[in-house]
Amino acid sequence: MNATNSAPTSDVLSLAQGSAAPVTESCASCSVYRATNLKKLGVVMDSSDFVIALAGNPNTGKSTVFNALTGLRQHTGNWPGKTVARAEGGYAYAGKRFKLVDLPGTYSLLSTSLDEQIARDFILFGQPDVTVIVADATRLERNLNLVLQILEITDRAVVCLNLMDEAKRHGITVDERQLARDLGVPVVPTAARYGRGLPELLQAINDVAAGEVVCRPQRLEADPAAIRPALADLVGELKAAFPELPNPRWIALRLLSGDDSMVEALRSGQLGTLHASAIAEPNQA
Ligand SMILES: Nc1nc2c(ncn2[C@@H]2O[C@H](COP(=O)(O)OP(=O)(O)OP(=O)(O)O)[C@@H](O)[C@H]2O)c(=O)[nH]1
Ligand SMILES: [Mg+2]
Repeated sequence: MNATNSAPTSDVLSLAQGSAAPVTESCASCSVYRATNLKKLGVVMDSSDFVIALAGNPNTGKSTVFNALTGLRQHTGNWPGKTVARAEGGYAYAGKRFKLVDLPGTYSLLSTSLDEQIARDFILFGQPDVTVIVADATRLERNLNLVLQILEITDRAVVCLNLMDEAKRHGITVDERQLARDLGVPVVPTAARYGRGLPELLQAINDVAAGEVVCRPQRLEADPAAIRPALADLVGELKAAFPELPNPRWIALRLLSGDDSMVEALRSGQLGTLHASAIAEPNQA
């Protein structure tokens, strides 16, 4: 956190007001708002009960998990308005229909790369019922960076601790129960290539989606005193300018950190108008 590198609050407000779409009655938690955002992010809810995002570092087995869960019930295309490939599929479990969206592999959600923006926007605005974070058990420390970033945005997540066969081969053991306690979300060890752990993963996704397991994710400790007043001001201004914005605190923290992509999203109106027309309809192959 670099409080000295912050965008002046008044600038942010003027950016927000300059680009703000008409304020509607919607709010971030409304299902209509969420369904509208999901549509603009390329997901049509149709008859699905739950939307599940698959996130993770590159090459951790996301697509292997995706293929194993959805089988042939999937289609590919591009992210709306982007040339980045996306895959979406469905499966049924415990009498419910789940829509699964494979996000681009990323090491972080904080840089300006298109992949990271797509993953960040989907989790932030699409508000998936569960975000499954596929982590490589052989490189857990590096993978936990993204896990912790995602847990700052959403409190509905499951960690899929994949490549457990490789970890075992290298003599690496992971205390997944302790990890689950430390992270505050379920952790399911898997070897997706061999189908191992996938029944448990399906159960954990279902439990979180249905609210049978309530996550208490590990978050940053109290905000540093030096930025507390600026953060409170900015959150208030964001809420006033964009009442429908999910997680304004997280967005305010990004702005205070000097996140150019977030400033640009505000300036271009992308943040404020995700509920309107900034994102084109899905472009499916
Ligand atoms: N040994 C082992 N290999 C796996 C496992 N899961 C996936 N793989 C392999 O890891 C490689 C990468 O898997 P993908 O599913 O393409 O990974 P990804 O996360 O979708 O990769 P990107 O989309 O490029 O980020 C493939 O060769 C998979 O067969 C596993 O549990 N064990
Ligand atoms: Mg993939």
